[in-house]
Amino acid sequence: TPRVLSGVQPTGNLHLGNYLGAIRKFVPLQDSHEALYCIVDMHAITVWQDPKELRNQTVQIAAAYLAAGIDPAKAAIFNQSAVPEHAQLAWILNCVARMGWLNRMTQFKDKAGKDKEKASVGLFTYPVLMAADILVYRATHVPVGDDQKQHLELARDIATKFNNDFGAEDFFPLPEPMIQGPGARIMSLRDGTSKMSKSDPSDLSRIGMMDYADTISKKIKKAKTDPEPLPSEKDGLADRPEAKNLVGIYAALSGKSDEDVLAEFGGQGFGVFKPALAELAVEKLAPIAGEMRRLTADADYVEGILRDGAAKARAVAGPIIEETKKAVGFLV
Ligand code: AQP
Repeated sequence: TPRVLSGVQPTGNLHLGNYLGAIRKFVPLQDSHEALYCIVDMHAITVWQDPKELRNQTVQIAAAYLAAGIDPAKAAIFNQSAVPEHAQLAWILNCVARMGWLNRMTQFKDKAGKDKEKASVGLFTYPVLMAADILVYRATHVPVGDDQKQHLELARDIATKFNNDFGAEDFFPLPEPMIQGPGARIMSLRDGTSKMSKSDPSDLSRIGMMDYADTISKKIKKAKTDPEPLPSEKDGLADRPEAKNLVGIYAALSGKSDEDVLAEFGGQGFGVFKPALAELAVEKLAPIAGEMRRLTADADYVEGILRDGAAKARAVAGPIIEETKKAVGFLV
């Protein structure tokens, strides 16, 4: 059976990019695939997290999954650290992956900042843990945003090397990235050339999944644009990253293509387009935010779902980690 695995870090400021690029895509896959969706708390601590905040944020991401329509009766929803098989496989894969491969990861270079000596070792080896997240379930498909493409390629390289090193061709299937489609790369509202991100210091750069309607409207109104009206053809967006991003967001939220959106709004200025986008965003996001608020207020309920999800995930991962240990030559 095809099996999907994906995760989101509980690091705060969950935004529209995380929703359109990842969480929203998880929902239909729970019907066509065996689905495992985790909250990757072990990834989160590769940079400092306040322990109390980490707990709250973990509940918040679980609430976002549920509010978006992930059904715990269909998909396993759990926090990564509750399934120790992730860490066990990560160690083995740390011994398979090569330093040179990790040295080429652009996300480490971005996140480590100027003084790489001060970055945690975990931040460097983060992509190996991500490979373990996927391979510990022999997941075949991984829905993620465009920024995770390089890490997915690395996971495939690690799986290939493991299979070669231990002489078992199909031991780990090579996971297929699912990146295509609208919303794979949502850009900052303040700069159409950098991606919408949790860690951007400007809150105006992102639409938060818990933002109230008036905040969403304000952020869209203040979004950076150019003075030209929207073009009627997609070619006309080529050198207009901010306009392209807003059209893309409208398309992703409405389920239309960029072409359809331009057919409707081509020739109109942002004075017309922005209020229409704000109305659409509020219509689509307010119910999710409301449900997230209701669920985060009932942390016991959410934590119960995470515990059940972890038990389901362990039932899948347990036998695979046993086989892996045997393949490596560990006494089990
Ligand atoms: N701007 C984006 N557009 C589309 N998809 C995105 N994702 C993130 N940003 C965008 C996707 O969301 C999923 C969860 O991301 P994550 O929490 O694991 O970590 P991240 O990629 O580090 O998220 P951020 O928001 O970009 O945080 P910072 O500021 O720390 O860099 C992933 O599938 C990701 O692709």
